[in-house]
Amino acid sequence: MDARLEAIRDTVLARNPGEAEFHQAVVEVFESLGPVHDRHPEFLEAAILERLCEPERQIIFRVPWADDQGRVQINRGFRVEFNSALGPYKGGLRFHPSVYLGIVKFLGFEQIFKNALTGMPIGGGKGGSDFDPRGRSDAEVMRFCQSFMTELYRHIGEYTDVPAGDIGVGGREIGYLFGQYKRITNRYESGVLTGKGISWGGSLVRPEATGFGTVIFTEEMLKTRGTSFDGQRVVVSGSGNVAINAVAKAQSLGATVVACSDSSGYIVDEAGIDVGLLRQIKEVERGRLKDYSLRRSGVAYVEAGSVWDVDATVALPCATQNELDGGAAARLVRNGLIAVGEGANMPSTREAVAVFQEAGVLFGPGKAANAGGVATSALEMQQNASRDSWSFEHTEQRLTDIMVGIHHRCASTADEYGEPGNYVLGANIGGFVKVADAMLAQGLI
Ligand code: NDP
Ligand code: 2IT
Repeated sequence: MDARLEAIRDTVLARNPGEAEFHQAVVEVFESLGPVHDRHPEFLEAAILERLCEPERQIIFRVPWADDQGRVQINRGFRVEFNSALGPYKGGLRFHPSVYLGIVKFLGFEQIFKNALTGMPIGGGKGGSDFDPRGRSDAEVMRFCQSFMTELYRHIGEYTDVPAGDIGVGGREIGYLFGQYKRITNRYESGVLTGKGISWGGSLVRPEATGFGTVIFTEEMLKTRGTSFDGQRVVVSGSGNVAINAVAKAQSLGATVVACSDSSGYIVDEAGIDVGLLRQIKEVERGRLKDYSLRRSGVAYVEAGSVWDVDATVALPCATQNELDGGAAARLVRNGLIAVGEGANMPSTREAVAVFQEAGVLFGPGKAANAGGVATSALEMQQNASRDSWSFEHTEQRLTDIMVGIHHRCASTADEYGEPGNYVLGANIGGFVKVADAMLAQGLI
């Protein structure tokens, strides 16, 4: 790392003790930014990096609710409003027992650069709770969401901060959150949340957008090597919103997706995953992946080990951070891997990224490859602002154009800085310069 940036990194790490994921995200970005500061010494003089690493505002709050037995439960809620240089804070809410400030800050930090890469007017933020929705009834999830919004409402707004979904937060939760916001404020403010239902202000394609976008970005990377998804053997991790739609899109482009996972195990379906059955089990029944293997012949369900034990030519990690380590990366590379598109945020460890890059595998980092979700959220905001709703075809074309544009921006930035094919460098520099320029223009705030 550039020596000037090392000193800033050390300060950031010391100021934020015990936040391993935030440290990892910061260090990964800093490693790309040395050459930018050679060209732009004004960024150092204006302390852009020090400012970028300090969230503009961090909110931590109590979320009390009553379970179905009438027992009082307490969770912790977070919203980190990281950077508003390019627009209102924008980013999802994650409900998962592992959530703590370090996770929310890593996600919020990544979101700044991701949102900049989309070219849309959105700043970076993230939030969530250590609430575990698994095994909770609809009524419990509703009461939790209502209590969460009873504090969050005072911090968000169409022009301030616009949350959406992430792990554990989908259409159902956004519905309960929106209902409570409306009730408290007496305002039908569509643009305050994205990922809404189609009949009440949502956008077509938003549910599919992250998974579709990841595949579109990966297809663009494959094209640079004269190939495509057609005929590839693909493994996807996770079986949630991003994973299911990545499976669907990859198969529509002629790939065979042979495996996917949840936190209990993974399935191997050599015939290619039946997306209809997967949606039925995961989206309609909220069931476990094991059920898939019980309802379709020729499918193996594996509880031990990792989905990355399954060979693939293209890997799409779509579950969670640090799910793919150096050992798994080396095994995949030995067995013929040519490309990785990160649907999840930071799913590959630093060791895994190094293995992929040294082996010459096409590697699309999450902040570029999964930006289709937030980009389509910005399209939802656009539709809300003009009280319009677009067709599926039009919205999907906008998403495609945005993903092709992000790929182009990353690739051309990597070329410009003398590292062709390095999408990590391209994404970090491409996103950073845009935000840094805006921060300089807006003065010391
Ligand atoms: P969902 O809650 O819909 O699905 C998450 C999936 O990942 C589930 O299959 C879940 O399994 C699995 N998973 C979650 N945590 C773990 C864990 N600790 N270990 C193993 N498996 C785990 O979330 P999304 O599909 O929305 O999100 C997936 C990833 O994509 C996240 O990294 C998210 O930040 C990222 N992302 C999401 C976007 C969106 O629009 N939703 C946009 C951009 C990125 P189980 O059900 O067993 O817990
Ligand atoms: O990580 C992400 O980009 C998301 N969870 C989506 C954020 C959004 O505001 O749509």
